[in-house]
Amino acid sequence: MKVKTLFIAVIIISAICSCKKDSDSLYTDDFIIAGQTNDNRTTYYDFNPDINCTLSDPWENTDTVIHLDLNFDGITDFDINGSMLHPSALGGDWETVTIKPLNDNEICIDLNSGWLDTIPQHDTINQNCTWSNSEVLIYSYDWVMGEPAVTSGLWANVTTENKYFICVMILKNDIPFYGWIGMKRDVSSWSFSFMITNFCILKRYTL
Ligand SMILES: [Ca+2]
Ligand SMILES: [Ca+2]
Repeated sequence: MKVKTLFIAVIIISAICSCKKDSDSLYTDDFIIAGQTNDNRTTYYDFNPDINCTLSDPWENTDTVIHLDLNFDGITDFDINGSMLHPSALGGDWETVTIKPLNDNEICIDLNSGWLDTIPQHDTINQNCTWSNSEVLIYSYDWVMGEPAVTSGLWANVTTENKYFICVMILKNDIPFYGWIGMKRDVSSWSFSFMITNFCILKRYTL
């Protein structure tokens, strides 16, 4: 009987300790690791099939927008916009892909270029990143006949999954939810093609 009582007491003390740890960690553990998929503080989602951010048939439609709701609250958090010159145009070509944070959400940018940054796997994503609320460039291609083509954007050479990530922050009720989005460039097709592969975001503040 004594042993049983002691056992119950140990369970209760353990429960109290774990509750205290959770409340303590509410603000001190305010980060996510780029590429992490299994953590009880986070929600991971793998798109299958991956989402193509660009145009499947530019002859029909030269603009596209992907709405991303990463915390499943019915409110779009980020828009990815793609547009290109109609393929029938002669003498030049342009294509562009951007990401736009909505509401008070933010994305991590490269300070030198102002473009969307490529955050390596295992980097820590927290308040110390370079955050921006502006629409920024993922990739662009410009070509005019007689001139060399010009490409811009840090994602042009990211062709492998789960090596680099888009870092995001969703602000809800003034509390930041840090997360990452996986993206890669599919170079198997004739055109540029950026694929959203998966994402992960903190869930402990979900209301
Ligand atoms: Ca949302
Ligand atoms: Ca996927």
